[in-house]
Amino acid sequence: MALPNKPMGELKAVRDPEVVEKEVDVLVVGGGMAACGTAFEVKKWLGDDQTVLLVDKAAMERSGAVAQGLSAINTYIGDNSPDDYVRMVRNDLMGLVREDLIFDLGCHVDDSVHLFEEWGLPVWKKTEDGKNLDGKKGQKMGTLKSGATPVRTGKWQIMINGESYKRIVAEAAKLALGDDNILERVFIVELLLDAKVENQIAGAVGFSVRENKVYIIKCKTMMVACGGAVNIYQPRSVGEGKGRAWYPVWNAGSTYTMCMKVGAELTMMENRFTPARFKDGYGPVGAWFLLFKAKTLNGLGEAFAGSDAAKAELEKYAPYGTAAITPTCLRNHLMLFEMKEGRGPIMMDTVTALAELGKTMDKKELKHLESEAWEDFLDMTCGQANLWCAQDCEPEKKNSEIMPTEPYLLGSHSGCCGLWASGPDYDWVPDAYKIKARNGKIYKLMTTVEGLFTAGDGVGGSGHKFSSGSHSEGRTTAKQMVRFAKDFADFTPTLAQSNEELVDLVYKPVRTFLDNCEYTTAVDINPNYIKPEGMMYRLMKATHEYGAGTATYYQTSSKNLEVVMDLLQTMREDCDKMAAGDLHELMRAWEIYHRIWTVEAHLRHIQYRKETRYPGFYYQADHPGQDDENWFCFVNSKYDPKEAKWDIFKKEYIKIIPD
Ligand code: SFD
Ligand code: AMP
Repeated sequence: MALPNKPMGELKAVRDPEVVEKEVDVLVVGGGMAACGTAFEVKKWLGDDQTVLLVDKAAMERSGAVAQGLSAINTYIGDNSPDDYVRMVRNDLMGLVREDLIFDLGCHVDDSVHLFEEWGLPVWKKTEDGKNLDGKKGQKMGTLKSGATPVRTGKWQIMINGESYKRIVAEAAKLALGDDNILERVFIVELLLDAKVENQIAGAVGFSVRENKVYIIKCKTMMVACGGAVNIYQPRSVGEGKGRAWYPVWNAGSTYTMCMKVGAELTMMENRFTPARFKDGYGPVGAWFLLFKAKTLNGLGEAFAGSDAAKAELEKYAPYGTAAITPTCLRNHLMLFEMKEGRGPIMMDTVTALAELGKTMDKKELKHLESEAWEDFLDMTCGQANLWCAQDCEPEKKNSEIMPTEPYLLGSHSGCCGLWASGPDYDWVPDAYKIKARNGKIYKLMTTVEGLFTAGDGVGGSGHKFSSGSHSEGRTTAKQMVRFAKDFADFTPTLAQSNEELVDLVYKPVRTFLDNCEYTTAVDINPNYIKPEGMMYRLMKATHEYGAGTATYYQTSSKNLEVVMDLLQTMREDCDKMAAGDLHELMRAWEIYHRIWTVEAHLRHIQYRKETRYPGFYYQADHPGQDDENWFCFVNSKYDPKEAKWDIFKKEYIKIIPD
């Protein structure tokens, strides 16, 4: 159940919180698109004697990446084939992806989209004479499931009126799961391994951000889907605007950190997503490129993407660069190329695009087109619409600047970092892609820790799932977790730590604060502690300058990586001295802790891969260009929780779908 909003300011943290213990068969950590998929599905498979609990740090109606809504569903297979879907993802991610997971997702994802529509999400439809019908009008054409034609922006994307997308999906999830099986406003801090069975997940510990309570939850199996990592790099926005980022600010790398800390293998953490966005408001570009057919211009007014120089640049990255659709990182690379040559800024030519489309429209249709341009932002990035208002920008009269943002880590959008997860148990799936549990069985989407599953942004090597694919993966894990819990019905989770030890861990920043806060008059400045805000600035400065942030046009080098690793190591040690005076600050403390671990994994992978696989996302100056001979493979890493040591290694890439 969601607790009401705070009546007056933040709740002060106390030294000794109440302890709430729970034990369930299936635990779902996160309440975003993937977790909503799990919540919707899980009870259908759960036995009468089995139990489930979902824990979200926020309120499911508006938590995670879809909080503000979306204006498109970017993965809908429709008349396309899952094979082609694999080819598209593979090309966009420069060749190295888990084709088994992507193909499998391609076979299931549409069912989630059909459900969204059934639950009330308005999907745009095409009329027989090729016109677009949005909102309620679209419903006249019937549903997608009954064969109606969606309005495709690109080959894979369909348009929706999606301001309330998350509310719709969460409502169905909550209804299916039942309020009693949901804990909102509870931040999970760490996962817990079983004390008796080696490498088996046994529970999680977290705290309420609304009450002084620590939750200790035991389980047989668990899914962690806490999204990607945002605010690990200095954002371009400053001052008040700093709270604004492209991906959801609340996703702090909890998925990667919590899972890696219990020894789950990570894959492709060197990959990042640096989206090109409307400058300062982070407005999306997909609808402008694909639906409105807009072009980008350099500072000289040239459509640089089609120039000979651009073609020559793309040829260096063949076959990806020369494919019909230029990969996302290379589209950035071309923009950066222009900017570095002094031909910035890069402008989205909204004026010409709308004028061209308007040629075949009457006045009313033209007005509607203009309102669609606004709605694209209002549906998912309303801050961009505000910015247009503030800047007196009418897109039909004035072009807008676009710019690559700060880097984000995620596995469901146009990036592919995450956890190494088991492929499905089909004969065409290579053994190397299957993870066997101790009973010899394969559980799709299980990580290398037994009973620990992930989905959405958590699954590595399989980007371009987006909102629909994340939901679909969540549904898959629901079935697999129930199967796991049934197969291991006689397993009883046992925790190695006492309740007291767990409370000491979670509330350490509170106690550090209470022990020392009276030493100084300014509560944020103290020789005995650092506040999470200060730690955030330290982290952002370090990654920004040395870790291929925007400060250096996304470039780093071996020496810079050494420096940043050293800084991160000190930060990790200093986290011991973090202090939190209220529950919100306690959450901030744990978020920054999760961010530091996640970004360290990211930079360790970049350090290990001696090539630049994703130009436009990052550049390793000592190893420019791609080196297929040595690096056409995954990079995986594993943190050993017992030894407190990292291992990083190559993992074979296996091509399944021919070109
Ligand atoms: O325009 C803890 N996405 C788009 N997908 C589309 O299909 N179409 C689009 O139009 C998309 N675009 C887009 C998208 C995202 C954003 C932010 C923008 C624009 C501005 C991508 C999808 O949204 C994304 O793929 C999915 O949402 C990923 O799902 P999932 O479940 O992996 O992550 P989540 O939804 O963010 O949920 C995370 C949940 O975890 C909770 N959480 N709970 C407990 N303890 C902790 N420690 C926790 N840490 C986090 C969160 O509260 C949340 O519930 S466009 O760019 O292309
Ligand atoms: P974005 O708004 O950038 O998140 O993109 C939304 C969708 O459109 C994603 O599926 C992108 O891969 C795709 N997309 C965005 N820009 C382009 C482009 N210039 N060419 C092809 N696909 C694009």
